[in-house]
Amino acid sequence: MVKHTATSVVTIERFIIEQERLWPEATGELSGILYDMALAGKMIANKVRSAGLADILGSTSDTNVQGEVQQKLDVIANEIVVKAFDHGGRLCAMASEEEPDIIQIPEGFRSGKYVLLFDPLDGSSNIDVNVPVGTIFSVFRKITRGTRGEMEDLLQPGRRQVAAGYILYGSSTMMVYTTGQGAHGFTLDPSIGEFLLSHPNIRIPERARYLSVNDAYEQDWPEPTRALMRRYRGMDGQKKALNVRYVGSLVADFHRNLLGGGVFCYPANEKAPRGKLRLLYEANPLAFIAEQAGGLATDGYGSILDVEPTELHQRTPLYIGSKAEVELVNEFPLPKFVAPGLPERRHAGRAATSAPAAAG
Ligand code: AFP
Repeated sequence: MVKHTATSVVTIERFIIEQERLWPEATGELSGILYDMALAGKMIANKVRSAGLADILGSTSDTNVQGEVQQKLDVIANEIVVKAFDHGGRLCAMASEEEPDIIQIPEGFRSGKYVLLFDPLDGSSNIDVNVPVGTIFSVFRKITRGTRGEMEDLLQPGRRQVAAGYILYGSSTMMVYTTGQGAHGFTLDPSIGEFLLSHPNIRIPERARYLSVNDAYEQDWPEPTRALMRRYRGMDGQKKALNVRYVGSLVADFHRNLLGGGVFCYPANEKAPRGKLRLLYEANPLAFIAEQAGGLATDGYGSILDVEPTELHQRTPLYIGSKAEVELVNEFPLPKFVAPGLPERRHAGRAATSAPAAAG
């Protein structure tokens, strides 16, 4: 990695170019995807910042005073990302949390060698109350032979990601990404419209401070999940209690724990037997960043990055953050899914039947 001093001003563009030079065989296409994502992030940030003013809140079926159909911000964000990528020639397909099916590159445009999966505006139910939201993205190499992207290109285990990241629209706008060479954070300077390197080589603190979990679901958790949460809260006398912080916007919760140390948990529960979060759009990209920052992510059975996806909108339980806190999950025999009768999840790195060591 190229070293930067605390005083050097490094734009995201310069940083991406410097990283690309470390790979003589690089064609620049992945770099192009990262620039395009930074551009899409700036455009979405602009919309998010003016959300309260621009009369763009409300349901997609609402009509504004001009008689035009209003669009929700997550729909707008989805369009921004699709338009930033579908004509660029770098991708052969996309998948979005907002759309049910594979998004093909329009006929007549060059098809590239990567696929992009994204959640255009995660935490969007928080927008109406001015709480931070984020965009999450994940990039894989195309593995099929034809020109167009296929489902198989999108359904790859997270371990094969070539890049992943997020853009957090908070008190400032930040983009954090990895290409497997560490996780790096850039803060948008609105006065010049550039993302500047502000957090090179992020390392998640080993000593965790925070637990992020929605314990309104406690009554629906199985007993081992409750026991794990008691451990995190220091209630079983085995460990110092973590402080609880929960925004309800995954990117915001993850980002705080990445910088401050902590664990975010979204366990399976009786009402959400596979958990709520999406493997491909939320868990995989954040897991890649967590590992690159020295942390971990598991679904309770093995690394998130080893899960072999079977469908685009697959949900997964998620425990992610500081390594030691995530490793604690192994001490509790969490049921794979809360409801019986669901198909087995397959892990590339671990037999689906292997159970974690019982304890707790
Ligand atoms: P929304 O996009 O519907 O706001 O969901 C956000 C989210 O997917 C993720 O960002 C949060 O961590 C999680 O849901 C919060 O879910 P709960 O409200 O069930 O805690």
